[in-house]
Amino acid sequence: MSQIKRGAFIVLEGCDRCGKSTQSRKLVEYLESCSIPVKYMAFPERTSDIGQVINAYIKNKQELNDETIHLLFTANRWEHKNHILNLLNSGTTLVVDRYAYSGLAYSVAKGMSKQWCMSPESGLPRPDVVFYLKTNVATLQNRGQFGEERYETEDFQTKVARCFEDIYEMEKSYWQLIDASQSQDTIHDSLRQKVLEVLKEVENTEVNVLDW
Ligand code: T5A
Ligand code: NA
Repeated sequence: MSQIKRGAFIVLEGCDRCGKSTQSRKLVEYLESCSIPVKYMAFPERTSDIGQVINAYIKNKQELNDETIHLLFTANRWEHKNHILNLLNSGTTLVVDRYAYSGLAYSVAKGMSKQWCMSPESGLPRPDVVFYLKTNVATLQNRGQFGEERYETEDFQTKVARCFEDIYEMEKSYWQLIDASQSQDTIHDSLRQKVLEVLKEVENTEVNVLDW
């Protein structure tokens, strides 16, 4: 009996404006051009009921306390858990723009307890690889539209960057560091290569679980 090879669960992470969306789009186009089944997803997923509340909060149109918005971001991932697993197990590779790591980094950057923030993320599907697009905050500030959304200030992004460093140390085994100050094409070339390796590696494995 022939078995469907599962897709890879690929996540891009980093501070605001580090180039996640640009690189996700390029990666999806590339995989499509190789006839590899692939789907782009982004968190927050802003179309669900929960996603719409998150969107209003990010755009400074709604106030919520820190615990509430943290749990809504997490719930937004949980409400897509089965969809993610079904796609992966039916052979579709997912390129996902932010995930639980953003949930942790942005909340801890506000001064919340790391342990408290990690707990509700535990049990979600764990990515096969996280590409951490890292560069200094000054570089990010000079990119388009920086400063329009809630978290886009130099001071806050500096704290977020520190949290991502901490998460990188913790999750190193499946994180790959990418210098996000390079040109878009250079970053894309390096992601392409790494993704083809990951696709091969995960073929006959089960999807991992985030064990926070
Ligand atoms: N959040 C998110 C939480 O607090 N908790 C959570 O659990 C989650 C999931 C919205 C906010 O929500 C927070 C984090 C965020 O503050 P979002 O929807 O991902 O998250 O945010 P967006 O505003 O859509 O995206 P970003 O601001 O993060 O931007 P990207 O996707 O990283 O960057 P991108 O690709 O749009 O590029 C930005 C600009 O830079 C240029 C691009 O052309 C563009 O103008 N650029 C480059 N310039 C030079 N060199 C390069 N290599 C470049 N790459 C891109
Ligand atoms: Na984005």
